[in-house]
Amino acid sequence: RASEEDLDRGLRHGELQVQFQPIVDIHSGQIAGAEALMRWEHPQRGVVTPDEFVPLAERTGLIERLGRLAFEQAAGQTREWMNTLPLDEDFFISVNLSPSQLASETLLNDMRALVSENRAVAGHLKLEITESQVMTNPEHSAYMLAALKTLGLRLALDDFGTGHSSLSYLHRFPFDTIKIPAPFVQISDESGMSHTQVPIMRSIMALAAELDLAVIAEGVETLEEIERLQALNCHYAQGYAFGAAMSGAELTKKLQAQF
Ligand code: G
Ligand code: G
Ligand code: MN
Ligand code: NA
Repeated sequence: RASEEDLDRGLRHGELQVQFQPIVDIHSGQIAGAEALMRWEHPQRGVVTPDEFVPLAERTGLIERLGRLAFEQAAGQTREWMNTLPLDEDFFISVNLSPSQLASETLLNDMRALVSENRAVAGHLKLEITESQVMTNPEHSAYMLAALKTLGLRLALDDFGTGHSSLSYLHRFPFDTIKIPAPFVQISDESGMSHTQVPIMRSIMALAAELDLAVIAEGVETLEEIERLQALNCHYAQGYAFGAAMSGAELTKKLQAQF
């Protein structure tokens, strides 16, 4: 397994890079944004995924450096895309926050500095925070989220419906987007919940409309799923149907092909 020394070296030697998974406007089929997903190209072990190194980073206190790196890389790529392509004002790149980042006051100082270094693209950057992270300490989350919003960042609630008491709290948090996890989205015979998915999705869409939230469906893999999401008037979709995480250069080519 990777160690703290390993991760520290990886961070110093540029082994960690974000990739970008496209997020598509489900009605136009155009790429509307992307999620930045960190990958660690380990010299001996090959690609290490965030499921392994994010918990390691949290345990060892390296998470703040990792978080700044992810944001800096995403902001740099966003600046390049905004400067070279005729993207619209709504184009966004999202960056994930881990549980300990939201809990720590350091996040606000880091984000204040990062936003002032990336003023021109701050409005195109969106922080993704899971519902269970937010609900761990709703009062503190409300304070942190309001401060992040004031910096001009956009906010997405990730894994909607998997935490607790989301409905009673949702209006208290300044999210502009909710992300629906794959189990509510994917059509599979084994899941045994296919007949409950449509009513659940319909309620989520109604709630999102009331609260003026954009909805991103995750884990979209098939044409059948795309068609069902279109019928539900879902705004955005992300998943292997449109592409897995790819390098910035690869996503540049896909974006260029749209114009
Ligand atoms: O595609 P993937 O295996 O990358 O994503 C696995 C998980 O890792 C996802 O839940 C994603 O939110 C998380 N993740 C990906 N990149 C980052 C990152 O830069 N920071 C944090 N905190 N989590 C990330
Ligand atoms: O941030 P989040 O926890 O939502 O991370 C998304 C995870 O789901 C990542 O590990 C990503 O690689 C993965 N993923 C993205 N698209 C698909 C998909 O279409 N199908 C499946 N099974 N996984 C996906
Ligand atoms: Mn995410
Ligand atoms: Na998710």
